[in-house]
Amino acid sequence: MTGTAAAPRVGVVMGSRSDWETMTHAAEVLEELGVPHEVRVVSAHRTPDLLFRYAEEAVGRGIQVIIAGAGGAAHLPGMLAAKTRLPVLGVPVQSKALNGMDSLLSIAQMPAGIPVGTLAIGRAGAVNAGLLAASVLALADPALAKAVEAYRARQTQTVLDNPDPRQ
Ligand code: RP5
Repeated sequence: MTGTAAAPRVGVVMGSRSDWETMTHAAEVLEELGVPHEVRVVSAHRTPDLLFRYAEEAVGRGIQVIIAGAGGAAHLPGMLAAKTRLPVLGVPVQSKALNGMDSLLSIAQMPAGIPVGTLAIGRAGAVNAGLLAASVLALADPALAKAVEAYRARQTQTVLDNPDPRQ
């Protein structure tokens, strides 16, 4: 677990250590908003048994949302979703060979009945996955709702305070 000593409410998982450069942005958002979370490498192809165990145990461990990032043949988010009722947010990692189009299509094209909430390729997707996870938890957590609203207000103010792109 990272960030805080509290039991993790969000699981940030990824198919490889090489995905961390992207997925760190999801963890950073959760950190900033004070959402207890854990970070794990769980590979659909290299550690399939660990994937099943992670998905099967997540509810019992108090995880409420899973953010899963993977690249290429990105089966991790979909397979996690197949094995848990928790909401799964998928982040397509930008692959070298196909720039993440492979990741995006692998994650987005789920069959009806097993949803994965698919985000944008790369950093934007990871940031937004963190924000979406926080927004879901904020539905039943007034303090977190305030933190999400404050984040949005800061973001708006930053844009308004810097209107001239040459400065
Ligand atoms: C996927 O294969 C991972 O999610 C990663 O994006 C990609 C490449 O993994 P490495 O070969 O860098 O470990 O499973």
